[in-house]
Amino acid sequence: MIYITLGGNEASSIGSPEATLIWSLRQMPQFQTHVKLTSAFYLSDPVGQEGQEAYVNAVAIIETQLSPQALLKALKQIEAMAGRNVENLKTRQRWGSRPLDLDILDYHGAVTSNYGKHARVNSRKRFPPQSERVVLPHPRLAERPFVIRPLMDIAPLWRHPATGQAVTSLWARLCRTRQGRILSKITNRTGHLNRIEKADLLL
Ligand code: PH2
Ligand code: MG
Ligand code: MG
Repeated sequence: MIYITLGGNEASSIGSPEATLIWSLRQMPQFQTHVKLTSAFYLSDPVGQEGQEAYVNAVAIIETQLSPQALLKALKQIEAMAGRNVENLKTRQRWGSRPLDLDILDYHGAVTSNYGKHARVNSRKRFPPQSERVVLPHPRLAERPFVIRPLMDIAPLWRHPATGQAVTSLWARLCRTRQGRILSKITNRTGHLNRIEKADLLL
């Protein structure tokens, strides 16, 4: 299975962060990528730069034959279509506000070689990033309540591909952390499992 994360905390050319996230899911088929399931949308405490707006975050399960690199490229294109300007990234700070951020969380359980090292390098790396190298699974996923909570909703048996930690154990620890904490659940349109087809009908 392939899991992606969705996030945003600024209005885009599409509209509110929530509208932008839903719109981004609808763009996937153009890139031979199909959304199977989406989590509820959560409002979360911003990690990174001070004073930014709360984020809307969600996780989705997708199906695609694209390689991780090709998938990341497609995700970046969707970000650009929503008005996230890469040029602008150079003048912006790392972990600052953005209208749309799409990341690969887990690609069929793949683990990049020297994963621990990548995770460390990544946490103090230069910004903007020098290359679009994909580190799998996402290096900071286990520290982020706004990733773990929606992931647990749609994949309660999921385990971290590199460490084997269960998503439920990760949540048991992260539900008490302040940084990146869940502030509220935004949508509860269809209960916990929010199929994209149903989300579309409700727009
Ligand atoms: N993304 C960031 C930086 N900080 N904070 C929250 N709550 N949610 C995010 O998606 C997020 C963030 C950079 O990718
Ligand atoms: Mg991100
Ligand atoms: Mg990103």
